[in-house]
Amino acid sequence: LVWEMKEDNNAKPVTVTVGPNYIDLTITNMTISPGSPTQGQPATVNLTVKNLGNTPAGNFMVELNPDSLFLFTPGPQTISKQVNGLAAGATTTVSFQYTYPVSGNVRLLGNVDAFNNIAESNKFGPAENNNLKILNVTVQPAPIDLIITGFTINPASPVRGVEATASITVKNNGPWPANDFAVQWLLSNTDAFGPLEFINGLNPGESRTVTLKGTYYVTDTYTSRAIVDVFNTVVEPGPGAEANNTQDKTVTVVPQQATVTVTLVSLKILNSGDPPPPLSGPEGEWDPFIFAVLNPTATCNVLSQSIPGVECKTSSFDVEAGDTVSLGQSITVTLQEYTPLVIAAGALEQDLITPDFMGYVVKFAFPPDYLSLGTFTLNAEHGSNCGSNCFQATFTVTGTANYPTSAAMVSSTTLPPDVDATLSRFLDVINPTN
Ligand SMILES: [Ca+2]
Ligand SMILES: [Ca+2]
Ligand SMILES: [Ca+2]
Ligand SMILES: [Ca+2]
Repeated sequence: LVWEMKEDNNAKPVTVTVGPNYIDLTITNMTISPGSPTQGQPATVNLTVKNLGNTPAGNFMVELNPDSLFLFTPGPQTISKQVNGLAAGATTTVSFQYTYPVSGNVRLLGNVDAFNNIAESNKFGPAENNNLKILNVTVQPAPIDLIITGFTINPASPVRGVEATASITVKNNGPWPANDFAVQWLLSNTDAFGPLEFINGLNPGESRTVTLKGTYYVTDTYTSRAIVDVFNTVVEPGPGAEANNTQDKTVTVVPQQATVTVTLVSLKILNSGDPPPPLSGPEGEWDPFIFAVLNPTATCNVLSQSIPGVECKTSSFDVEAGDTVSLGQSITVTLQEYTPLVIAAGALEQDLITPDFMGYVVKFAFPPDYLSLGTFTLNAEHGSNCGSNCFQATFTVTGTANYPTSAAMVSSTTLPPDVDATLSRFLDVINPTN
């Protein structure tokens, strides 16, 4: 085309050559801010759009696909904005806000005139193939931080052989949901394994408490450990966030033990110890009557002797055959582990010259059987004159243990040597005819 301009007072013609009208839209630049965005935090994508043509463009659409490789399933929606015209040679910036839901490498794809509202060309022909722009970006994982906010063990001092419970409270201290992870309790921090439980994800700020059961089998002091995300299935990118996933606690495991009270309720006198009539003097004088329970932490001082490992009580009274003597004496002992309960009692009857030994009773029982002895009567034996016809003693045993009966260790039915020796010593001391 030749367009002629004429002016009346200028005779010289001016000739201007004008090319064809064309529009060519393109994306000259695409950036994302921050350059490596963080999962869960909004990022801004700026597309610089230019009209390379010589003619203004009408309205057209600019489109952004935040994940053109379809890393995410389901993929995010493509987002678009309208540009209300663009002059020849002009540029404009189109901004999109986008928040990536997961981390990883993504490819952004920008597209100008996405709906092809504009027929584009340049002096060489059609210009529809310069409308795309690619930007490869790495999305950083969200700063999830799983932490342990509570770690308690119940009982605080577990009993050997008895199941204990650990309560571990964990929290997602980050701004983005965490996927599945496991919480573990190591009874000792030297253990390779421990009871654990999986948590099916945790929302930002959310806490969850797991209750785990475990049994210590050896009395000792342990460093016990709670661990969150033990298999590291959750990426915790913040500074120190992977290093704050354990919490330790000192645990002292105590032995099984029972507190047992033995009450000597009464005696039934079968033989007073006096010589038979007519030589009989006044009624029998039982002095002392000795009631004992073996107790590793006590010492019995009786008959000018000191007997370690025995707790004892003495009494004295005058009796006739057939009497019932109410005593109501109690001894409470604490017995650990296999230590048996051993009860013994014996009497001396004071004559003018040498005392008569009125025999003794002995009863022993092992844990946990001694907790269910209840009330029972024993017949004294080995009296120096009355044999097994001296007296009967009635006892009641009550007790409580720090372990359930089912957790008690089964032990032998014979006394351990040290206990047997202590009992023998006691019986020797109270029997002067030995
Ligand atoms: Ca174009
Ligand atoms: Ca077009
Ligand atoms: Ca952490
Ligand atoms: Ca982790």
